[in-house]
Amino acid sequence: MTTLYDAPRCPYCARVRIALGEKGVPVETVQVSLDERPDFIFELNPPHGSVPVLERSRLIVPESSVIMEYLEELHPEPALMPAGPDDRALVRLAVERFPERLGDPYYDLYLGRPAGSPERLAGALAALDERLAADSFVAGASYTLADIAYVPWVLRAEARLGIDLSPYGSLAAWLGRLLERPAVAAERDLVAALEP
Ligand SMILES: N[C@@H](CCC(=O)N[C@@H](CS)C(=O)NCC(=O)O)C(=O)O
Repeated sequence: MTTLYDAPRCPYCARVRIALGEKGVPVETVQVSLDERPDFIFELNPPHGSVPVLERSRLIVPESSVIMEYLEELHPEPALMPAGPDDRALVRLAVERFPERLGDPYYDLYLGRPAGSPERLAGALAALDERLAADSFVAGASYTLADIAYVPWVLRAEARLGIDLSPYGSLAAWLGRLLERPAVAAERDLVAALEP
């Protein structure tokens, strides 16, 4: 059995939820409170105590990008990585660069850090829009783990930060394409139901 230590509001957990949904993998979910993190999550994932954590047999796998690739190797179909090494490298690069491209501008604004500003997040969304004007998906011509790595924050920017995506035409069109996928639509519905 596969167990996901999960928190609904966590976008890193959302990456794993979406990947599991795409693969149709049955999973048992253990909800972890982010406000009062239980001792067991620090025991499972020392020293951070962060989620997501995936447990399968006796293996404990933290870190959303590692979990996504692990799931891809366990369940290669439907493929969420391209076939060739060059294209695979581009997916990994897009995931690796996620913090600077979207994560940091998002969190700095969301958490009210000094570096955060609506303008900085707008710049990050504009750069993503430009990328998506050149290619249909974040790392090229096909839907991959890179799209799954970014979309939880785009959903939350819209729903939780009230960002209007209509000025970013290619980004909005990409989101529309992704929302046709049940696993991504389920995450949009989960975000809509979160406490403010
Ligand atoms: N690098 C981790 C980040 C996970 C993360 O930051 N999770 C948050 C919830 S969204 C968390 O558990 N934060 C608690 C902490 O690390 O203090 C990943 O990709 O899984």
